[in-house]
Amino acid sequence: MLDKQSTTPIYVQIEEYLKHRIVNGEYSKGQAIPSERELTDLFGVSRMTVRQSITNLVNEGLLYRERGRGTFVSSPKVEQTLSGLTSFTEDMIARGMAPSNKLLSFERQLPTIEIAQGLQLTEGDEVFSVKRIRYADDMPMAIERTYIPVKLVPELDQDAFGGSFYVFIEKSSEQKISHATQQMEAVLVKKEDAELLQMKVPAPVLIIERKSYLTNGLPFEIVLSTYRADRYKFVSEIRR
Ligand code: 16G
Repeated sequence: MLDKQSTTPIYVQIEEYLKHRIVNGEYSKGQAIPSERELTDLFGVSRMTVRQSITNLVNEGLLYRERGRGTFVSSPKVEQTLSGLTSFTEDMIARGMAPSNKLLSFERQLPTIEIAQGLQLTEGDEVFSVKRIRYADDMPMAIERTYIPVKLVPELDQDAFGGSFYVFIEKSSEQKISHATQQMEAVLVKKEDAELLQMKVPAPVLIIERKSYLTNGLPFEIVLSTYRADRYKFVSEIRR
């Protein structure tokens, strides 16, 4: 099964073997893969080599370990395209998953200078500050911290965040959502976020900052999202 003459290292060949079985569904989501000992016997290699292959697949997000139980196949990552301006609700429905939210806080407050400038506010203008966890099929995917100018939608209340905020804003502002700017960076998850996202630390997350505008040119939200890097994959089409 392994080609010991090959220039491809043995641990990489074992990774390919396991990956192939995950991709073709032989090892399905949530199922345990053979133990380290079984794989060691199967391939006639050292336990360290097998462990290296498994660790690489865990780091890639294809497998996860549970102490004392074994190693299991992860759910495939949710893919989000970076070409269209869509909402979390739309993204999940498009993937056949059920979106849901948990509202952690909803406050009216004076913004920081960065948020005030970003939302083109003048001194004394307040924002609604909203924190929620977003789920797909009851799995936590992201934490969102959203800032919205109070003067734009003074009637906004918590109920707007039970479902899709984008549906609410288009209805109540009588404007359409037009475009957004977005930046993304990878960081290690903070302890408090790890708890909310049910992640074990240390683990990577993707921080996305989005500023979105209505067709009248006014920014209506700044959103700082923390996505689980093991559940999310961003895909873009690029043209030359
Ligand atoms: C997405 C947006 C977020 C927006 C939310 C609205 C990213 C990085 N962020 O999560 O800016 O507020 O959708 O979703 O994609 P909703 O309409 O389902 O509430």
